[in-house]
Amino acid sequence: MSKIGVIFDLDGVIVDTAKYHFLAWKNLADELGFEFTEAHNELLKGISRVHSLEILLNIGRISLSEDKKQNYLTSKNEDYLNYINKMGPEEILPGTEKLLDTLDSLNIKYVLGSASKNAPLILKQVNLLERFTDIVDGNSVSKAKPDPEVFLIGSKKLNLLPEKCIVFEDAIAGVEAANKANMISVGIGDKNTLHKANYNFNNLTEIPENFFEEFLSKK
Ligand code: B16
Ligand code: MG
Repeated sequence: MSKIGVIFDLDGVIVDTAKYHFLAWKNLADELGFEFTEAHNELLKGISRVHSLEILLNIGRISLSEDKKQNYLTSKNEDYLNYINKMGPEEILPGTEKLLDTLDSLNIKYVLGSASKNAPLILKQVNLLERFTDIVDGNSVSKAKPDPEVFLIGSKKLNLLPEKCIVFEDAIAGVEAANKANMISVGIGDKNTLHKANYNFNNLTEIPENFFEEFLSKK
């Protein structure tokens, strides 16, 4: 077995579901009567669904009963799923499949480490579900990113120590979670935003072929 393993975030690394989250949150904000912009949506990247609603309600300066919050969480997700159910493999972000092929050829195992409770469905929609050794998602954790729980469970699924795991993440909260877990963090996206990551690339097409060699050769 390989000495290292990889944990992939989903939204923003493998697929861009942020655009669908945006449409669904915006519909909710419209219903509640305030403006929700793409800049606001940036604040929700990598953040759990429940916490996202809290941030959204803060933006609108709205306070709701717990019952109402639960109803809105359900209706937002139903709305979001209408978009997800139309997704197909053409929505896989560039470089993903080539990177997975490289990992397969090096015998490096990989799991998913996502905040999304819809992660298995999204992977199924884009025909990637079978490729992952395991899925750790929003249903498996009690603490959301930036807590390291999701990635620490991922390392257990890989049967590896945290320091032997490489995490690909597009969100600040996710990079923080990987760093707290004592893993190797790779920021995918804006280098300035993700400056706490150990390595930075704009997207997965930029990962060099020999990127993993350095880690495989370490004792
Ligand atoms: P759901 P990731 C995250 O996915 C998204 O970035 C974030 O915007 C979303 O609120 C969260 O999943 C929960 O998603 O409503 O589907 O459970 O980046 O951790 O893969
Ligand atoms: Mg993400």
